[in-house]
Amino acid sequence: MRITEVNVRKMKMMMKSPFTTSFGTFQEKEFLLVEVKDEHGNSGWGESVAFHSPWYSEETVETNLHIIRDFLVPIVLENAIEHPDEVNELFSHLRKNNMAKSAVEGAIWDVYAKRKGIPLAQALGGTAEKIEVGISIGINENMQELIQTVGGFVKEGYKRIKVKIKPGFDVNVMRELRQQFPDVPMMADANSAYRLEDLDVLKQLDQFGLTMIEQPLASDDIIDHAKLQPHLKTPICLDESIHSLEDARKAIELGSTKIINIKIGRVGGLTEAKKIHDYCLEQKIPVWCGGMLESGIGRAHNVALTTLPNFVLPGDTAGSSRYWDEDIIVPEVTVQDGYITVPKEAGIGYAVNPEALDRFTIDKWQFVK
Ligand code: OSB
Ligand code: MG
Repeated sequence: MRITEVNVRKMKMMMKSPFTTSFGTFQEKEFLLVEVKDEHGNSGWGESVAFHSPWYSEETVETNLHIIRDFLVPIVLENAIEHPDEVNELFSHLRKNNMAKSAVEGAIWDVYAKRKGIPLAQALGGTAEKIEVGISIGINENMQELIQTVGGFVKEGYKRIKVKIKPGFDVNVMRELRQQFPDVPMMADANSAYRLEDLDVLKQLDQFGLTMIEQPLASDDIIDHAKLQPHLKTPICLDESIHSLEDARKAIELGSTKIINIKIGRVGGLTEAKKIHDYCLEQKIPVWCGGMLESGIGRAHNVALTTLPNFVLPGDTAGSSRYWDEDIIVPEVTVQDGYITVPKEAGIGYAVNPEALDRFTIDKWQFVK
């Protein structure tokens, strides 16, 4: 396969409602899309999950644009690619910048599956026909509103509720939610807001029977998480700390994590995500697919990855309508009784809506061989 053309778009979409984490609030989503075309005119799509500002990771929309344009595009235009697993290798002499790499690699996975005439899920080795989904709910200091929001999503059928927490918005909130929803699988995501000194607060969360606590300590830590876990009944799940198979191996060996949140962008693409999945399966560490408030394109990639067998816990890939008044794909991703049905069409299995795509595009670049 030859990639003969790469199109990059900078997008801006308004989210239906603001999303708040321990870092801050945002409602406007800026991100990059990558389209690759092969020598037969097939096109494949990928999404960069880097945000406008570096609060979740050091990557941003602008750093991704730089890395994609100046380093990754020349590599994919210059090299014949037989299988998308080769892309990870072709990019391996460039350090980090995982979200940029993943956006390009994802587009190549899509075009590869389309050439083969098979769904992306099948190209990855996935077999599930529908996937279980949960939902991630941002911080809302108005408890009555938060209870209403959670209640609405429970009614819609989401299989587990994740709530963002931060110091001062934790034990009381989880107590209240547990009282209101005694039987709903629930978890908390701290986005690195605590330190080991907060052990007393974190221990108090044990009483609520959470399925896990996600990334309680520093975003680059695996040592203190290993010290913390023996003091908690609640399993720790790492998100921000895991960027590769090697990170996963070290964290598991140390006992820093009992569950891993796999985000395709954070680990540098589908090939690395698959490797982490396979290793965790061997190690009996359950995984689930995290979300980055993606548009339909990134969401479709998440759906495909989640069909692999060790994705045994509901992920954060909710339906398009949870985020957007109008998504850029047709059909949109929909959730029924807490499940997304995996598309059977070739590639990512959702078509890009060209009219919506153009309406949300604020800049674009074309690269040809
Ligand atoms: O920590 O999982 C996270 C959103 C943006 C950045 C980081 C995270 C999240 C979410 C929401 O929790 C996931 C989603 O709904 O896409
Ligand atoms: Mg998280």
